[in-house]
Amino acid sequence: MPTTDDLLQQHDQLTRRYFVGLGAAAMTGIALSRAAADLPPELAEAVGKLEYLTPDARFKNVSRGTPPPPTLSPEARREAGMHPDTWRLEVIADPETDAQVENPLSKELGTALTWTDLMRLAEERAVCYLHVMTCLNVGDPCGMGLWEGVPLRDVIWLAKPKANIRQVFYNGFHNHDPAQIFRSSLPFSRALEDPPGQPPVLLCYRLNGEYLSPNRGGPVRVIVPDAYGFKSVKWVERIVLSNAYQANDTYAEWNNDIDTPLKTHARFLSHPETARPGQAIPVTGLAQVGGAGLARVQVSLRPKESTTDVEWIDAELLGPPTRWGAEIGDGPLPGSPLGFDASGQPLDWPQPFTLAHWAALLPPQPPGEYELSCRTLDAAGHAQPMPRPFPKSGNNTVQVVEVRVEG
Ligand SMILES: Nc1nc2c(c(=O)[nH]1)N[C@H]1C(S)=C(S)[C@@H](COP(=O)(O)O)O[C@H]1N2
Ligand SMILES: [Mo]
Repeated sequence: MPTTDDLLQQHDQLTRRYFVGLGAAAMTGIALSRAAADLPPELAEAVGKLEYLTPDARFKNVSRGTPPPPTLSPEARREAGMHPDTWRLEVIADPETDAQVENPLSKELGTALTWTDLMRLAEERAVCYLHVMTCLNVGDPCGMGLWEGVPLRDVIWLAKPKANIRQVFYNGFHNHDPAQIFRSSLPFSRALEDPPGQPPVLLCYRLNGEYLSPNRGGPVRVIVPDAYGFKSVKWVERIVLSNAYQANDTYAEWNNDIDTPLKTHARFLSHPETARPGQAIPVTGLAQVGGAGLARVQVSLRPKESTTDVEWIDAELLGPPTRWGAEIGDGPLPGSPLGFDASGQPLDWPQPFTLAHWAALLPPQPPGEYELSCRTLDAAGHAQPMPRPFPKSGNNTVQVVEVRVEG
């Protein structure tokens, strides 16, 4: 999980550009903004390190298992196949159904896919794109990444699937203990073909230009671009092609809606906890862009326990960052990502299944206790948390924080 400081660092630069853009009328706000030119020195220093992408080590880490596989010693991880030299991926028919696979990639037969095989495929077939990793049950994203891999279907086709297949089941390494296995699944059709405008499901080996760390699922994890994190299984070691017609996700057993695409929703990144009368109130945040798209972000500031209707004010949606950050730093995104032109410019912004940043300057308030909220409006005009307000299909409750104006 990025700390608040990390997120502030990541967003100060964007914010500063916005507040400077607001011009003279907003000068009070600029003087107040933590991103303004008169920053305290420690913050000014942080402004030099701003990042849009989240470094691998600063992702919120969701790794189950006793012990969690990334905490194993390097030798134990090597033995477990969590190393390029020892990683093997099986693609086999589900023995419990009549699924037919002509060329199973199996450890038993010595035909499992190796890292070398995957890298050879990658020379021709590598794909990368931006994607936000978010846990279905958590409001704040785990992190924002540029993920590179080989389309899952390219490896499935190597196994020569023949007939009677409706589901793709897959799981990661979990201490050879069936009770610990974290499983997910996809309809076979989704693995073979991408819905309009969506990139392929990946067998992913790079994040932000670097090989995946053990915590991020290295050497190889699945990335499902439109889904919450539970579909993106780490340390993937087995793919089972099944004629079952139902999913078998571990997350389904925990009362989650496993068919839900990422929702559109907003979160605060920075806001003052206290302000003075006469001072404008600068706030910044992120918006997760789900399948429903993003039209607007709005904020509201109202006295606590107020009974009047909430008044929403449009925030400013910020454009693409000039510096991507994380392991990429100042350069253009590597690997010719989908959604970018040959010169490295995004074809549109914000991009689906990523983050956008926003900022707003709220007018000065008289002394008192206030509630500050933010929300998104999706491309169809639905205000968060509609049209899907139920948390077990993704946490998108409207975030409310407190601000005190001191007399
Ligand atoms: N093998 C395995 N893969 C896993 C998990 C896990 O516990 N084991 N957690 C999943 C869940 S619920 C989430 S939200 C994401 C988080 O990815 P991250 O740790 O890279 O942030 O990983 C997913 N992949
Ligand atoms: Mo999750």
